[in-house]
Amino acid sequence: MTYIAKPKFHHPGLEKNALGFIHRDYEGKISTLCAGCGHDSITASIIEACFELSIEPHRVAKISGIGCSSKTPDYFLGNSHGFNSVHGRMPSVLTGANLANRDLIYLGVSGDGDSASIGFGQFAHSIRRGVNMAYIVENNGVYGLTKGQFSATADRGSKSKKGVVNTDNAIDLVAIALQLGATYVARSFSGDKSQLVPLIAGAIQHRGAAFIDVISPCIAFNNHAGSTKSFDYVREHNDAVNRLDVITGRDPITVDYAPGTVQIVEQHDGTKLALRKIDADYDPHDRLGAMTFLQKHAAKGQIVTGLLYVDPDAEDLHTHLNTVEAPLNRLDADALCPGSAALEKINASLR
Ligand SMILES: Cc1ncc(C[n+]2csc(CCOP(=O)(O)OP(=O)(O)O)c2C)c(N)n1
Ligand code: SF4
Repeated sequence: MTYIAKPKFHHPGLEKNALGFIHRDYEGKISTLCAGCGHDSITASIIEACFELSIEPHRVAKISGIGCSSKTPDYFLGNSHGFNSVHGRMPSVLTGANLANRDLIYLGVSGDGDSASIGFGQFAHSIRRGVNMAYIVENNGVYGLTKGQFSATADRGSKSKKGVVNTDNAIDLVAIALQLGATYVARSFSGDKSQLVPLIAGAIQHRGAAFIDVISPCIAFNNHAGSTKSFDYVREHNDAVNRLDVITGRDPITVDYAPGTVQIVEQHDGTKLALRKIDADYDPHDRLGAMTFLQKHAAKGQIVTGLLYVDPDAEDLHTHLNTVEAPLNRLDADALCPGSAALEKINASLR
């Protein structure tokens, strides 16, 4: 473990984004996770996605639960708002913050223990309510922080480091998210930055409940033969449905895509998501198709990665609840207290 602070100075020629920020402006503290942990690669992809989107760090709220995965918000976006909540309770804290201030970008960071075990109910309700967020699960199939017990995403028949075989059925968070109405659903692998960065960027720009399950091997407790979340297993069983690039409204020309093989998905805010399809038949707008596709491949032991489903016209919780446009924390006393005449009218309508 290291607590060394990062040096403040940097080479003046480092690449800058549209806001004039360098990658360092999106980094956090030095990671204290095990060297080689998949979670650190996800951190790097989040930093890259925020850099590429030229996000203002103060507009982001990163919220997590408890676990090695939930520690990672300390390692990225050091100039953003952050709240490290209680084990499994990230979705509720995020929902509350989002309702109070709809102007921020909400990044929910969680583990498979945090979201599929103790926080399963919280995960489910935040998705079904359509909270506007990018919800990332760093999925290693174990409770890394508490030394490698099986989590609820561990596949039946997979082996722990000590050789114990898991006899419980696994929860597939992607399948559940699809069933619960998430409007942006993807799966990726921590070691596949070229796929993960645009998926994260797309989730951030999506309006509605965006969910990404990222297989992230725990090199300390779940990277051995017999594990189905190890680097070797995932590499051998990965089946990518599409390759992605995100085109921001500011810079549409620099995207590297081959004509004829790209499908443009227009997002709510006008930004565009371009899918470079490997499988010409795959349609990311078909929820039922995505569910079937997932199950078919799961039955063959294959991990499908890529953007599985997106609804570009999605609505979020604020639309469902018909909340005011202004963040609640900016409403003044007059707006919050309409006066006794209005109260009298409401009371009369209820008599
Ligand atoms: C209410 C509560 N129960 C149990 C714990 C103990 N605990 C801490 S982290 C954790 C599991 C973490 O697993 P996961 O969310 O998959 O994250 P990882 O460490 O694998 O990234 C558990 C059970 C806790 N902190 N709080
Ligand atoms: S115990 Fe596993 S999940 Fe936790 S930091 Fe180490 S490798 Fe990562």
